[in-house]
Amino acid sequence: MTGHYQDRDSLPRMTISMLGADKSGKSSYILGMFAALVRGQLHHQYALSAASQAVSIAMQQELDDLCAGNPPKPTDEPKTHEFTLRGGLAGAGRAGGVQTGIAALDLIDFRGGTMRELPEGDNDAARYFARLPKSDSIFVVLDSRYFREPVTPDRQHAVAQDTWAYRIGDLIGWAIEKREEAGLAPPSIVVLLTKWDLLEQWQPIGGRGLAEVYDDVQALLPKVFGVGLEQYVFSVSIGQFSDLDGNPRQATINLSSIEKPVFFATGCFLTHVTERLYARREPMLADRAAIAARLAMLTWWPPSIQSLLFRARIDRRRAELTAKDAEIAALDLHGTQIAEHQRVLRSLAE
Ligand SMILES: Nc1nc2c(ncn2[C@@H]2O[C@H](COP(=O)(O)OP(=O)(O)OP(=O)(O)O)[C@@H](O)[C@H]2O)c(=O)[nH]1
Ligand SMILES: [Mg+2]
Repeated sequence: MTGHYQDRDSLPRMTISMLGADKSGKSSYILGMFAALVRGQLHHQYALSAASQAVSIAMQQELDDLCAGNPPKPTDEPKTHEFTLRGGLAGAGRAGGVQTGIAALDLIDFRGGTMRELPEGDNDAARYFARLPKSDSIFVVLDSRYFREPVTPDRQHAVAQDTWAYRIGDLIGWAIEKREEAGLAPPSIVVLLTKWDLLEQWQPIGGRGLAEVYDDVQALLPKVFGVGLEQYVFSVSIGQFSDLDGNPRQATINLSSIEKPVFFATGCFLTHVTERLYARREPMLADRAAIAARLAMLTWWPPSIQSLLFRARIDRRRAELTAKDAEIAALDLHGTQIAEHQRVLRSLAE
């Protein structure tokens, strides 16, 4: 809808949940993502804004603290970060040359430990379990340090224990099942290999890249790669904010591939938004056909009778038809734009 201002509440709402062990880098990733996308980029036309200035200022402060050597405090209270993703499609053509809000993003950050606690009453675990099946995308957060060496069969159980991989797989299966019961598509699954700089610096055996680690992740979390699921594995780093043993240290922010996971997840989400938009098209076409049929019954009469008896009714039907056509055209344009964003976002994630 060209030129039409859409506030956050009118945008499609996308929920992302993070699943990862304690200290795996969940909160740091969110901070890095905020830094990358709030700044905006020249090579792509997408940017993020926080839903409130208070949040924006608090996150900026946390970023400054991180650079000064004070990493985010362990997450205690579950936090929902509310962002809006905006984007522009370059070029001419029906979908080009416009910038619009694309999605309202709710990013849910929990203390890692929550996912191993029993839900009771309104405790964190209960809230966590309530949110998880509402997630359009699940970000699985794995600390890259565990993959410096191959995950051989004799290491596999220990690595699964440290990364909580089996619990994560279990929760993903559960969330998919709950969504299916509610008639919802499965979530897209994004695997974040965080602190990738710590893997790259690890030279004793050297030579491990994303392709090797990908195989390890597949062996640890086969559920993520289940048939019919959309998934992607990303290596990310926000800067050398801890040493090889994991002790925090002062560093400069150095973002690597930070926004790609969000682009991928949004691309997957927009595929479903497009489907929902086109589902709305059918009833609109039926309405249009009904109006056209009523008009045809009136214009069947000879012109003299039409103008004598039905002038006002014919005018009314014609106005209804014009309005319905405009409604369908607006939906089609919106659908074309969303489909184009979907394509661009997915390609930016490659
Ligand atoms: N070298 C390096 N260290 C990182 C990176 N990202 C995070 N860290 C370090 O990892 C530690 C843990 O990060 P957090 O973001 O607090 O982890 P978390 O998963 O939110 O932890 P909980 O909230 O306790 O579950 C911090 O001390 C950071 O300094 C990175 O990209 N590189
Ligand atoms: Mg945290």
